[in-house]
Amino acid sequence: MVGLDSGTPPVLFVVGTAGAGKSSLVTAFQRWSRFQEVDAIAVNLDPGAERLHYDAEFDVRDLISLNEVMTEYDLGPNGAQILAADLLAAQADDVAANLHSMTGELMIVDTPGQVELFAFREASSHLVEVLGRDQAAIIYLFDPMLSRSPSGFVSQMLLSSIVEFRLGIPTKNFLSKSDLLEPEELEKILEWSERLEILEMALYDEAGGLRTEFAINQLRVMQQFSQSPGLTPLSSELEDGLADVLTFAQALFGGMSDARDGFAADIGNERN
Ligand SMILES: Nc1nc2c(ncn2[C@@H]2O[C@H](COP(=O)(O)OP(=O)(O)OP(=O)(O)O)[C@@H](O)[C@H]2O)c(=O)[nH]1
Ligand SMILES: [Mg+2]
Repeated sequence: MVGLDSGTPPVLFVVGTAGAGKSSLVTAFQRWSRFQEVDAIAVNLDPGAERLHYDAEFDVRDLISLNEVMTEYDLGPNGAQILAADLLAAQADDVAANLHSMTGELMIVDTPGQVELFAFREASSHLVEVLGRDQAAIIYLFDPMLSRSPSGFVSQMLLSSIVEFRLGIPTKNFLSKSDLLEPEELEKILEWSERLEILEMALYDEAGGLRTEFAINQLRVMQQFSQSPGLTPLSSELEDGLADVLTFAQALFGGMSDARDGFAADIGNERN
């Protein structure tokens, strides 16, 4: 694996809108990968996280506490999140040095609740740069409830591609908390992700005219450039789709071991 050669494991940033299930995925993936004997390191970059259920090898809250930033600078939670992200940017080299010193096969990183903090403030792009662009990728989580309407679904496609564009690293979309969706709903959403013409019809029914044309044209262009098209169902609750997260990482960064490559392939075959 690339990471083993260079000393730093490859990094998967888990990104998504508030409450999309990012921290739960990091928790589930850490538990699951231990069972698979994959050495996955969990990292928390969300200074606002209240309680975490995974063992973070690096926790940004040891450097920056959201509550302290709120008190010290007399800010509300949103202003404090922005300032915390900027304070983190100032320490990004230290954070990167800390992450560089870790050994393992894969690093999985929890990010702040508001996706724009990760996408638009300096800290993350700086961190990606320092960690190495060819060593990083994004797991983008779609919110299941928002994905039930064509416009909500398309909005998340656009948001995911904005994050991918902004950070310039490979991105794979996952449908989070898929256990909360009825089987027909799940099937419909997955079909939208695979067949643009079906999504187009649904969108015309819902939004109509110019809005639909705008969205479909964007999606068409995006499809041409996407390295990892489609949407993969995920449930941290049921440990469903975790093997697909690992397979995505293996495809980008190289296999972890022959045995585990075989395992991931088996899982993939069972699904097909
Ligand atoms: N049913 C179900 N619930 C889930 C799943 N993953 C997360 N949840 C629930 O969704 C809520 C939000 O999950 P979090 O993991 O905290 O989401 P987050 O994206 O880290 O949230 P913020 O950091 O606040 O933006 C919690 O109540 C979780 O228990 C899942 O796979 N299935
Ligand atoms: Mg969280």
